[in-house]
Amino acid sequence: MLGPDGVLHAIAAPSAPFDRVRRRNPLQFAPELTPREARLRVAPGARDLGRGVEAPLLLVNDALPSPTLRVRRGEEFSARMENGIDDPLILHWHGLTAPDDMDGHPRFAVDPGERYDYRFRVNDRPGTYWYHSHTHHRTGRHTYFGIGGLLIVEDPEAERDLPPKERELPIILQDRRLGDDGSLVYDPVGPSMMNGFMGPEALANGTLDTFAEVEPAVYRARILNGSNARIFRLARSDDRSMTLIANDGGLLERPVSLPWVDVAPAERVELLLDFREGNEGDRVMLRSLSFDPPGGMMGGGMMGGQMAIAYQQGRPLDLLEFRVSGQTTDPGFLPESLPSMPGLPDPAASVRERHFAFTSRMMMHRINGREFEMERIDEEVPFGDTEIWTFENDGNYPHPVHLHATHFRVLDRRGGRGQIFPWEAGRKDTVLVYPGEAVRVAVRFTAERGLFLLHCHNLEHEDHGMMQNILVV
Ligand SMILES: [Cu+2]
Repeated sequence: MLGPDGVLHAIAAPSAPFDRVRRRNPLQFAPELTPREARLRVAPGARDLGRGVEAPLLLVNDALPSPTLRVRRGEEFSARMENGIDDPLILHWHGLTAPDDMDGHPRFAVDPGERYDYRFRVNDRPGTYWYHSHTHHRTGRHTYFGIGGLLIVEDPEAERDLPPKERELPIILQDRRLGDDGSLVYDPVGPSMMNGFMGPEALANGTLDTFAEVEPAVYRARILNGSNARIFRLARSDDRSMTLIANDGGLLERPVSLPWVDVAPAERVELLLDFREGNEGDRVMLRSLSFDPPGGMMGGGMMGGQMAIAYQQGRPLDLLEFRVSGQTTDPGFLPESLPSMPGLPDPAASVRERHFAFTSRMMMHRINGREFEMERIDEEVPFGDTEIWTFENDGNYPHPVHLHATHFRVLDRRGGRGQIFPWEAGRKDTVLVYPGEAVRVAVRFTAERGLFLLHCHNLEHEDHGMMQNILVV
């Protein structure tokens, strides 16, 4: 946690050695696609997740992970989604501020065999975003079985001091349960309906037990926590710090060196990983450290023994091994500054406050006592007004709270951890609220008018109705 000097200090679970003998699979990278008259066909498929057998999945363009979409800031985004699965389907461009009929609200979900055309200009800051299904009651299942990929917004001028594309590592981290036959298990009932669905295995870009070869150089890891419910506490096994340069809203005001970084479902972080002092054959594990989630009983609390440990929130996991090999004459560097960030919402300009109570209790997930209804408008927010919103968790399960159509500025956190963290600086579209916490954010919609969503990004909570309609007028 933060020390009196404002610095993150060493960690409860330091460098336990990892299993160097275990057979590991090469990290797979998604195919890249420019969203210019692009075709995204979603259909059933199968892949080997690392156990040597084909697991049934839902794939975009038959790829795992789904294709990475790369677009330059200011360019037009155009894509056709074709629904080849047996459910209604709509895709949401998470973190982008698209017009309301382009944003993937579940009221636009199309039936099997139908399609949806997207066309809008990308005005968002350079950064790491993602796309996923937003079908009501089905988002958890669709995401778990493979629908979802990274969406990268580039701005070559602003990013000139950062590692080149050849030294980018786009990484989607997810936890999963696998059956004895090597296929995915998804059965979100009982405790998993309250906790959200967690598993004991970690996938990196869709594969178990992965490794990636790196040169002795600086890499830009673009990391998405694409889990349904699991929170990761990222750290290196060699205890070296990592340089945080971006989060949900793109590049931060300045780089920050950190020993660990928390990422909740739907949050993104960009980390510069420095392997310059690495020697041929060195191995470094990117892992999720053990932590005690604030708020008490979570995860396996209602299960017994080993099951409880395996499915618990805060359980340590090895995520991705880096193997240093080769040589380079151009190892790169850690930048001392990043491009400036104009226009953060100013809380002093707030004209209104709103309060959102997130409650998970007795097999129900609610915001302000209500379950989501497709046609009900829950809040009307004037375009351009600055407001202060409080997200309060008065139940027993953590909620990563996500807002569409804008980015907010995190102001403070009362209760629980009682502070905001370096990875919560700048602009955010998702913020983690643990039991007993109230997080205040400054919000201002300046991109689009229309009907958008506020919801928990624990996908089982969302699917059970922890979501509201926000009308920007
Ligand atoms: Cu939640």
